[in-house]
Amino acid sequence: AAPAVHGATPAPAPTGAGADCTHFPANFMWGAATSSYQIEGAAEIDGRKPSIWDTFARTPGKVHNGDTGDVAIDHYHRFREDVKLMADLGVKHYRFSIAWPRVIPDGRGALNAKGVDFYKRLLDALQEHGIEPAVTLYHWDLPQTLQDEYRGWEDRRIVDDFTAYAEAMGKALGDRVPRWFTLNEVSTFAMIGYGVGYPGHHAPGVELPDRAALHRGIFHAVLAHGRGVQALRATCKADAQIGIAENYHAYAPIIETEEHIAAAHRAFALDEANASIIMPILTGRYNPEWVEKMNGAAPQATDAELKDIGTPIDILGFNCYHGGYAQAADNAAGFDVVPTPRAFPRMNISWLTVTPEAIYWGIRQIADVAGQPDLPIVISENGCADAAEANSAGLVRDIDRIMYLRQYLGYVQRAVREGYSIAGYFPWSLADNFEWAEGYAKRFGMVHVDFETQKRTPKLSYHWFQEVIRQRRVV
Ligand code: PSG
Repeated sequence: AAPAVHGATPAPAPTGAGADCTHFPANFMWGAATSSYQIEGAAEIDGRKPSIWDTFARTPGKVHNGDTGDVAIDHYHRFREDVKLMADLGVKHYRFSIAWPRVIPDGRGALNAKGVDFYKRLLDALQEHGIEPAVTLYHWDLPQTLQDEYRGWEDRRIVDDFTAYAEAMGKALGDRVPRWFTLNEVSTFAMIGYGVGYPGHHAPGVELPDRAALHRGIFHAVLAHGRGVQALRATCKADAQIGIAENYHAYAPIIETEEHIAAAHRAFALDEANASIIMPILTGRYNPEWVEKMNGAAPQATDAELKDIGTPIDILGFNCYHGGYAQAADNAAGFDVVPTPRAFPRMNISWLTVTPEAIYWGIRQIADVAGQPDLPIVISENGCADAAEANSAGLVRDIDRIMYLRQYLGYVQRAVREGYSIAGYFPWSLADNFEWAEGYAKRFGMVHVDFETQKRTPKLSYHWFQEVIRQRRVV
C-alpha cells in the first residue's frame, strides 16, 4: 500500500448555504444536458415521422461516415439507465429536448399520444430520482413536412406552427415541467445551418438563402420564440421559468481596462448574431446602429412584433463553448475583433478554441450590454470533445475535458463571486452522442458509450463533476 500522505484528505462538503470565495451557493443548479435527435434513436417507432436531420443524415456524403440518428444511444429504450446515471452523478437538473416530429409528426395537427407518452415516462423516471426537468422545445429536429411544405424557418407560417406546438406541450406536460427553453441556438441553426449549409440544418439540395432571407429566417425564429413564451406562460404552472437557450457570442477584452471592456461590450452589441437574436429578445428592439450597418438586410418589424419578440423571459440559457476577443481601436466603430490565432489551443474539434474567459464575459454582457442584471442565467451547455483513451479497466481518462471544464467553471465562479445573476451549470453532455455532421466520431460525453453494444461507462470527468457537485467548488 502507498504510504499515508499528510494533508491528502479531500475537502468536506460545505456546511453553509451561501456562496463564498471558494464555494458555489447551495441552491446553485447542477445539471446535465442532451437533445432528442442526438440521443433518442427510435426514429421510426411509435409514430415518429422524419425530421430534417433524418433526411440530412440519410443523404450520402452529408454526415461523417454516413452516421445517422436512427439508433443513436437508444435513449428511447434506455432512458431509465440514463436517469440512474444522472442520479449517481448527483445532478438535480436535466436539460433534454422534445422531438417535435415525435409528438406532432407533421409539425402541425393532431398530437401523437404514443410520442407524448415517452416524455411522460421520462418525467416519471426523473421525478423518482428527484431530478427536475428543463425542457427545450426545439433542438433542430424540424418536422420534415414543414420543410417540404414551406421551407421551414424561411416562411412566416412557422411562427404559428411553433406557437401551437408550444401550447400543446404546455398543456400536455406543463403541470410537471418547471423550466422551459423555446429554441436551442438560433445562431447555430440559422447562421451556420441556413447560412452556410453546414452542419446542415438545411434540406439537402435546397438553395441557400441570401443574407436578407437568412435574416427573415432568424426573425421568424425570434418571433416564434416570443409567441412560444406566451403560449407556455398561458398553459404551464404559474411559477414556471421560461426562456431560450442561445449561444450568443461573448467577447472578452484583450486586457481588463476600461477602454478594452467598453470595446468588448460594443463588439458584443454589434455582433451579427447577437444583434439579430439575443438583443431584440432581451430589449424588444433592434439596435439602430446595427440596422444601418446591415444596409437593408436587417429585418423589418412592426411595434407589435417587437413587443412579442421581447416578451419578458424568466431564465436565460447560455450555451457557451468559446468566444472572441476585442480591443479598443482608433476606427469608426471604436473596436477591433482580434482574430484567434490559428495555432490556438483547441478541444479535439476544429471550431472549439479554449477561451474560458468568454463564459464570464458572456454572463456579464447580459447585465452590462443587454441591461438585464437580474435575469437568472444558467449555463445550459458547456463542454468539449475528448481524445482520451481508456485504461485496462475500461475507464476513459478524459483529463482533457476536465482541464477544459475546470477553467470555464472557474470563470463561472468568478461571476458568482462578483454577484452576477448566474444560477446553474449544465455541461454538454451527459453521454457521448450523435454530434451532428461529425456523426459519432466526436465524443462530448461525461459517460462513454460503446455504440455497438450501447454499454455506458462513466468517464473520469463524470467522477470529477460528481466531486464538484459534492464540494460545491472547482476541484
Ligand atoms: C455550437 C457552437 C458551434 C458549433 C456547434 C455548436 N460553433 O461555435 O461553431 S452546437 C451545440 C449544440 C449541441 C452540440 C454541441 C457541441 O447545441 O447540440 O452537440 O454544441 O457541438
